[in-house]
Amino acid sequence: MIKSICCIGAGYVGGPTMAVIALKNPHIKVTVVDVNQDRINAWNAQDLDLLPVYEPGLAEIVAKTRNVNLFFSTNVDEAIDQSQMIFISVNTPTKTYGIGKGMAADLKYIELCARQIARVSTTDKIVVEKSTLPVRTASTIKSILKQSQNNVKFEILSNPEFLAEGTAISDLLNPDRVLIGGDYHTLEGKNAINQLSQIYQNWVNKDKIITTNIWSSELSKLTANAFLAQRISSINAMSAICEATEADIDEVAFAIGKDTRIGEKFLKASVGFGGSCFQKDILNLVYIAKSFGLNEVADYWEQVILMNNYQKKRFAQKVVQKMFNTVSGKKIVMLGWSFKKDTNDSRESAAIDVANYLIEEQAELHIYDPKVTKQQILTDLERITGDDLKQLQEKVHIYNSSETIFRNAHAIVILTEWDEFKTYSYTDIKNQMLEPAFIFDGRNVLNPTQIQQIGFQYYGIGK
Ligand code: UPG
Repeated sequence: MIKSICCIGAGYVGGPTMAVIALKNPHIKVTVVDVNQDRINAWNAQDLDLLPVYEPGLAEIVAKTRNVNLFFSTNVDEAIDQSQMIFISVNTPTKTYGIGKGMAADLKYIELCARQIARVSTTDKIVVEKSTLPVRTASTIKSILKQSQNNVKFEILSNPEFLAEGTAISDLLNPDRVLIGGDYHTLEGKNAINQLSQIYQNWVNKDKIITTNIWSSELSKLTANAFLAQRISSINAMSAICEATEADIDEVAFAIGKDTRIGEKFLKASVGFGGSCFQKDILNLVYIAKSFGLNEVADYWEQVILMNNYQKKRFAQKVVQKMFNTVSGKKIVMLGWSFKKDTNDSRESAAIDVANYLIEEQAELHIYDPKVTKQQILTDLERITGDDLKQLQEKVHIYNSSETIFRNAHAIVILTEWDEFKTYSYTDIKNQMLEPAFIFDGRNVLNPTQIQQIGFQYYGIGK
């Protein structure tokens, strides 16, 4: 029976997942390690508002388990050596250099982890891939671990995480399924699968735990994300047709979602999907397909990304076009920066591309997000525009609250579906704005009829 676990990587997946494992397995000591001292300090912060990841319900679990059976540390070597099971949960960004640049997953951190595990381990370990990885990464890890000097045996499992940000804790507590890939033809492999399965069985029903071979597990994760992203690109493609006709995308989505073969979820038309996973995983899938000479397959999946890029651009162009073909010098209020509500994560957020486009059109941006920090917004903008801080500060103003943001604005652009944006008094807001007052609702969160009655020029997605 497993009594000690270590997780390498204290990010959006590692932190919440280990917190829930610790909560549900009080008999297991769980240590989350990371080389980033600031991040570990934040996980150890007395004030739970300072945890590096914001997820509803997370702080409460950390409060219960931290320093009881959940620990955060930078002492990676010690944690590895003292654990029977090691989760690898480091990031695998898209490569920014060399072969596969812009497409392949960068496995640098995974390889470094594997080497470190091989170097410091003195007892047998089960190594679990938690990060999303290209198919057959497990064999790379395996061959590195084989080099271990200390006569230690390693068993490799793939256990992809399907949690979505903003709902991480409820996804972890009530998963649709838990997927464990392993070498089920061997006794050792079976045993490793069983050990991990036992940990989940403390709160997940046994028939929700699926066992596959290791490559099916790795590929299932990429496939799940590709299918999810494809649904959004499909509905967004239809939203463009709706805008050209009298059809309404929310009505179309409702009508098709009633077909049980299609289903209702993940059919919300938007300014475009973001987040750290979809684009990266599809690019990775495209790269894998190409590397096997499957060019048609690669082109098919690439189209999901191209459609998403088109949607972001189409939305920004609409803003300019409806505002009499120029936003130069106009005050535009951007509501929302995170890639979706209830998270402080802005990675690949559609807001970044829309802001970049509007800055190129010389708009004056006034940005507010309930959770993303000013520093993060500036970092995102520096990266995409290539401007330095001083240049940006002339074009962009970032607010801590929305109280004074609307004064003399020409337009409001909604980029994230935060609940609070629905409850604002748009009558008061309109009185503070210049005429004609525009709202571009990139998330269809407002009621178009009500907003138009107040006197706004309203433009949603697919309306
Ligand atoms: N989105 C839409 N319309 C929809 C649903 C989502 O525009 O109908 C957008 C959403 O606003 C966001 C993006 O799609 O920008 C991704 O949303 P979501 O999937 O909820 O968030 P993630 O946290 O990125 O989670 C995805 C998978 C999850 C996986 C994770 C990392 O849903 O299963 O674990 O990526 O791989």
